[in-house]
Amino acid sequence: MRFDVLTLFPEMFEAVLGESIIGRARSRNIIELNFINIRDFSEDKHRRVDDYPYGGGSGMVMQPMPIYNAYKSIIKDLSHKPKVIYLTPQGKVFTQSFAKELANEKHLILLCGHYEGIDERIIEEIVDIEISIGDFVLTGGEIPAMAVIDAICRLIPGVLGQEESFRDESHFSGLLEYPQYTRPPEFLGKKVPEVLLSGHHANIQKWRREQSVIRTYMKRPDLLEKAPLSDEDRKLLNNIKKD
Ligand code: 4FL
Repeated sequence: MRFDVLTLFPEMFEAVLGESIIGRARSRNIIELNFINIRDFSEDKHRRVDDYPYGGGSGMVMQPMPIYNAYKSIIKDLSHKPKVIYLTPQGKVFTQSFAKELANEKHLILLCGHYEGIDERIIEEIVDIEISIGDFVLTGGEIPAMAVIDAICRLIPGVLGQEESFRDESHFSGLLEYPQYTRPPEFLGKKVPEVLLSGHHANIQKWRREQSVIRTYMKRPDLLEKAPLSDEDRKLLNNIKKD
């Protein structure tokens, strides 16, 4: 899968997505990431990419032409038309199921805004999908773009190792993670739950499932509505609600 990112800060991306699991997937050619500096496509002798807003007001607005030129340079020799995503608080909120949908694409272009925003005409002309990573405002779309790329890439076959990808599968879908422990068996007087030391695989599975269900109920009850629950899970929840 290929991603092209249009940004005024390409160095931010290499620092984050050149490392660790995503860095390894890139060097193994499972994913291709390109970071394109919008400033390189300015037609101004001072390389300007922003200007004052028509109608007045504070802040600056990113001009449409440098973004359009950068976009054209990506698609000029392509036979397909990659979807263009604009990261904005006005977009559809990003979720795991949204990530799964986008993981089916072969090529995405991500556009990161700065200043007070970008000229509306570029959104009308080239943007297919507007995505928000949550109801808060950042200084730019770079961190949201990295979050979206990371969430999509870990779903692509071969990016995670056998173990990591297996752990994530179906069994606990839509629920929060169960608690994890490692050595030592006692830390600051707190013991690891007995069942995890028992070696009894079926009991461990049952305990973990219960912990996931209980945690989701306590911390994120909104997620329970969509999570696939068994009769056993529902019984457990009814017992909790009683006391
Ligand atoms: C984008 C915030 C996506 C949340 C400022 C510029 C943003 C954002 N999700 N804040 N873009």
